[in-house]
Amino acid sequence: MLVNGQEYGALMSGALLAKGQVPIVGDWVAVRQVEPEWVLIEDVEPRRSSITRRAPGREGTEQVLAANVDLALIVCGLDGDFNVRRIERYLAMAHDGNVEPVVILNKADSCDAVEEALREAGTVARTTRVLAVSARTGFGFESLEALLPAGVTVVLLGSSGAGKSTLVNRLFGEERQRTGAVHESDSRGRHTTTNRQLIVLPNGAAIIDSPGIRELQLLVSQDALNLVFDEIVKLALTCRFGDCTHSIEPGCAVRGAVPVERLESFGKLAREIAAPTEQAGKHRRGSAHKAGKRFNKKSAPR
Ligand SMILES: Nc1nc2c(ncn2[C@@H]2O[C@H](COP(=O)(O)OP(=O)(O)OP(=O)(O)O)[C@@H](O)[C@H]2O)c(=O)[nH]1
Ligand SMILES: [Mg+2]
Ligand SMILES: [Zn+2]
Repeated sequence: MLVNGQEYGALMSGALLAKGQVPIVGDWVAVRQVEPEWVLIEDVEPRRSSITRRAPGREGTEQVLAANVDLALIVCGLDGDFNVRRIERYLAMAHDGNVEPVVILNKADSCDAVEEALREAGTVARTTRVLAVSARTGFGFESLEALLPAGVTVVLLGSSGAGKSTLVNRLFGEERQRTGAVHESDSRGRHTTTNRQLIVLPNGAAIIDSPGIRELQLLVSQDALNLVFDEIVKLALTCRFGDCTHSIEPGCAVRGAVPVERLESFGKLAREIAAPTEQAGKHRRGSAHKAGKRFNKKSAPR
């Protein structure tokens, strides 16, 4: 880890381990030098913001991806990766963690419908800024760099192959991070970046490159979702019935005023955060089923 500009190996104190307070990228920690090149982490400062998701495969466990970030760049490739439903998920994650989001539509050089994509992303981003850029050509980087003054900490979020590391390299001005080609058929990346790392840009801004997220399971509050879907929340106040489900009720102010996919998405995410074990339950049933099949095979009469 970096201490006053110098690289040190770091160990955690027993007391910290006992408390289960594991520092993650972006954390501020108190350290004590114990060897010429080693420090002992003795304390983790309270986090003022964080990016958190439900850990994949484990029931309800929270996984903090980055701490103390000011800005989350939600990176989406303008290829097969472009998906407004996924952008909604990332927006909820940022709002929930008290982090300001910005949507970055990357690979503008390889897309001939950039304006259309900007408009479509704008319908879900609402008041959140959306920028079209190209990490390959540098298109749009003036606007992007304006968001990253000295002293800010930003985290890059998005699918594998969206171009997060390529963005870091262009901002850094040289090949700092390894990048990897995407599959031609579906634009999916190859999970080239495997760890979360804080990189200090030449101007003093700190940027956290992160591995592409395979499947983003939300661990957010209803309040965070309400911020993402604020226009639906506002319209719903004027539905005739207070408990309107916006499906069949007369006098509904939402249905017809909001694209049906957007309304469905709000409902789906609300159910997902209210019944988080549903997903894990599916997992369990799935594996029990598989085990059953194996068992059946073995014991099946010939
Ligand atoms: N045409 C085009 N290709 C790009 C652009 N940005 C990135 N790419 C390409 O997209 C591929 C994936 O880029 P990466 O930067 O490795 O993607 P990543 O988001 O870091 O992916 P992971 O580390 O796997 O999460 C590489 O082949 C890049 O050259 C861009 O602006 N335009
Ligand atoms: Mg990467
Ligand atoms: Zn309604």
